[in-house]
Amino acid sequence: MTAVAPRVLRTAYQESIATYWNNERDPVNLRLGEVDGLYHHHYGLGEYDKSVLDGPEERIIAELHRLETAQADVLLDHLGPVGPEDRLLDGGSGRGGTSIMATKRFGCRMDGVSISEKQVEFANDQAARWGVADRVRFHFRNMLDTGFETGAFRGVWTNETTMYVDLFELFAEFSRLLAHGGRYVCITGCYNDVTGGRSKAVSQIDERYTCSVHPRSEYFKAMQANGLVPINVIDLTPDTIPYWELREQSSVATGVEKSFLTAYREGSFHYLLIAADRV
Ligand code: GPP
Ligand code: MG
Repeated sequence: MTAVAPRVLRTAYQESIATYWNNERDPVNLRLGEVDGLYHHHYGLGEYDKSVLDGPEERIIAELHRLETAQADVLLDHLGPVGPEDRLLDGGSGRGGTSIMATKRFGCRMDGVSISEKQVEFANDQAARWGVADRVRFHFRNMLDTGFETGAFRGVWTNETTMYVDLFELFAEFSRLLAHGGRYVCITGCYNDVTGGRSKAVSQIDERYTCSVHPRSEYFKAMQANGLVPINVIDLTPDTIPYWELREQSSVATGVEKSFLTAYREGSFHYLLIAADRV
């Protein structure tokens, strides 16, 4: 049983984000999802097969999708051992791709939360299509205040969603939800404290998604303040650049590709994985 969910959208900002994601129907996400029925809202990892550039457009779409699925696999690899009795939480679960992969891989119980009612509905439909609706549920809830029981989760992750929230508030909630020894995995884009403040390219990314990319240091301060101790920190930047190079050459490019490539290449921005244990 879960407690009665608190009000989901608490600020005008959150309402504007929910509206954005309720209306989002971008081919860069839908056409890739149609490849195999796993719909992602994150970017890709790994080298791409150069021969796709000589083939029909469908090959590029399938290759971008393969790299996004590979990214989700890397995230799941860092959760540590997860069994069928364990429960996991996806904070900002989008159209459900990573959660469905986790359920299929671990056989675990899975909850996803999103402030977009349309995404929640879409993700629950996908869970039914995949035949895993008995184990994975998507909820219209706010990851800052989920209403789930304290200590109920073996693992929690966020896959490119932390740039919408205050990290201290978020990690306080995750710390509450995780059992002792539970694992939090974060994949995110963050700006580089070493090069200084928010670069122009990072500001363009913020503008594109109405988000606010955090500095790298903020993640560690907010974890430290909330009993989350990093065990793995991986700079995925070199592994995500090929994805953006391929995406830039595709018919589903949205225009944000140049900002990501500039930010990564100039070193003002990193693509980071952080895995941390709840102590
Ligand atoms: C979601 O992916 C992207 C974000 C929430 C933007 C912030 C991420 C950073 C790493 C800064 P998406 O798949 O919906 O984006 P797109 O439509 O561009 O593919
Ligand atoms: Mg996408």
